Amino acid sequence: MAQPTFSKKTIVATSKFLSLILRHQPETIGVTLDPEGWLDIDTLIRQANKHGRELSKELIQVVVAENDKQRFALSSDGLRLRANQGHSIRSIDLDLQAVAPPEILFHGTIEKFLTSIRSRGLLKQNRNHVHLSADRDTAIKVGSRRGKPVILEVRATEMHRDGHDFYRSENGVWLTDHVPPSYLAEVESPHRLST
Ligand code: HQG
Repeated sequence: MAQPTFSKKTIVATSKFLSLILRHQPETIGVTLDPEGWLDIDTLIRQANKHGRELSKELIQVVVAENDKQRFALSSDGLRLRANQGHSIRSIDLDLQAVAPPEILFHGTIEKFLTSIRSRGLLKQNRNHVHLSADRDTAIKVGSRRGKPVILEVRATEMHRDGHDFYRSENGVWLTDHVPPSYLAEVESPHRLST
């Protein structure tokens, strides 16, 4: 039997829906995640369908495989799904191992947050970690979601030497708890990238 094909629109909408359920509000469809953020796929499909959202194993597989940032991971037995990072549910612990970061990591933000960032450092806000990237271009894209991006450099090795833990999610996002202002440097604002 031929594999069903899905439109780009369906894939993007499903990715956003899965982000909502697997990172922020599983209660929307009456499910709960396990402590490491996993959800049984049959339960996910049943509950999504019950709440008027079309979802199937085939569609989930396509979304997982084609996601631009590899936001989702299937468990090794293929029965469960979770988001690789970005959670706001405080009780979720992805059980990542702390690892040594590269010398410098990047964070993309916008001008209007700078006064607060200069005095308080980078805060995780609603999410469970501060999100950083190993490359500048990713930080530019992240900042561009909100306006003209401003790029901050984080002296990560120095932070790590001073006892701060760093984690790297399955999809390559660097995570930490808080970046105090003393480890931050503002890089000249790059031109806005089209996304
Ligand atoms: C800012 C997306 C004022 C921070 C992206 C950011 C990323 C402060 C916002 C991922 C602050 C939080 C995460 C302070 C930090 N005062 N503002 N002291 N400290 N901020 O969305 O890093 O597409 O939670 O600069 O691509 O923007 O969802 O974090 O602007 O990887 O997979 O507070 O989300 O990935 O915003 O983005 P967010 P983020 P996905």
